[in-house]
Amino acid sequence: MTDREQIEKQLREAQAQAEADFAAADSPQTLYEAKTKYLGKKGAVKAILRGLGGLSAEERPLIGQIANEVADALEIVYDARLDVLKRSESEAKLAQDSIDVSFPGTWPVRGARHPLALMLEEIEEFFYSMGYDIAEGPEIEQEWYNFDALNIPADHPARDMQDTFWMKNGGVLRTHTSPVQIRYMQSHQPPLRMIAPGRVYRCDSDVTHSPMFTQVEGLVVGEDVSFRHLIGTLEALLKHVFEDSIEIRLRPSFFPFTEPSAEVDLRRAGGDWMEVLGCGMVNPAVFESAGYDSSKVTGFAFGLGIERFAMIKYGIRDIRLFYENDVRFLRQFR
Ligand code: 2U9
Repeated sequence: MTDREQIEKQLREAQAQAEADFAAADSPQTLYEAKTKYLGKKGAVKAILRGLGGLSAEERPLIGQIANEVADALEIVYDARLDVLKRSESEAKLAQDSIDVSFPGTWPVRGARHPLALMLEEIEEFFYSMGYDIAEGPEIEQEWYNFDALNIPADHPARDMQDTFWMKNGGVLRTHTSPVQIRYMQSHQPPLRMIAPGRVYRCDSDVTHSPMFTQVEGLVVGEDVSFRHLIGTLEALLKHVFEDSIEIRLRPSFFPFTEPSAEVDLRRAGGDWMEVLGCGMVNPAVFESAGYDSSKVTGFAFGLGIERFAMIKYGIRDIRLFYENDVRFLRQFR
């Protein structure tokens, strides 16, 4: 055997051995180690080529070409094997991390809107869509805004300690949102239409009364605002919040801030009459305290408690349920 045949035989044997090692590698890491063993700088192929010294100038390029063929062929086998190992590696990982899609899931806990928030939103949406402004004001008020400006006389029982929470400094927790309308008139000129939603406070507590509750009051002022406008507005409101099929009736009443005044009842088919709100034409004395000329404008006003509305709409018998945050109660308003 010539030297050339000898070297060629060594190269082919190294190739066969390398291919066997690549096939035996069981991870990309061991495969790479096998590749270095044959094709690296200190690898078997390089070692064989170093033994080229005894060859002639014609034979050397021939051996070089064979060595390159061997290296190229091994490169291809290496790539193919690496592909297989990587795929089985990721398949093994998937098999280990896989989720069981038939396993029952856990539902996220879904919250519910508070019934008072739902009712307030419904009422605000009605008036906002009719072009009313929505105004707010302080819950701690001055006696003048809560009583005097509203034509409530100094000796009126509503001012009593029994009915009103008085502050040591002479302030009051507002007993209605009417002071918001007084402030609104001081900063706006007629014509106007607005509602004042918010918390109010009265010394009163039983199944239908709470020391804190939520009112929506409305005020419309213009040059010829009439009692018929008031009735039409309230009828539309009540049909929007309750059912279209309800009947309503008005009973004469009395409030210091409205004249004439009325209370409004509603009845469902086959049901009883239930009082739902109070209303009237704004007393000229109230316009004068707010700085309006009572000979030039008329207006209507109304007041309602959203707890009362929600109790009637949802059939709730005890007002305290609104404030206890018992989830068994709240969950029903989803
Ligand atoms: C101004 C002028 C007049 C607001 C009105 C009522 C009638 C009324 C009660 C309903 C149930 C209070 O929540 S409740 O207890 N309200 O009956 N409120 S007229 O009249 C006003 C308000 C402001 C400047």
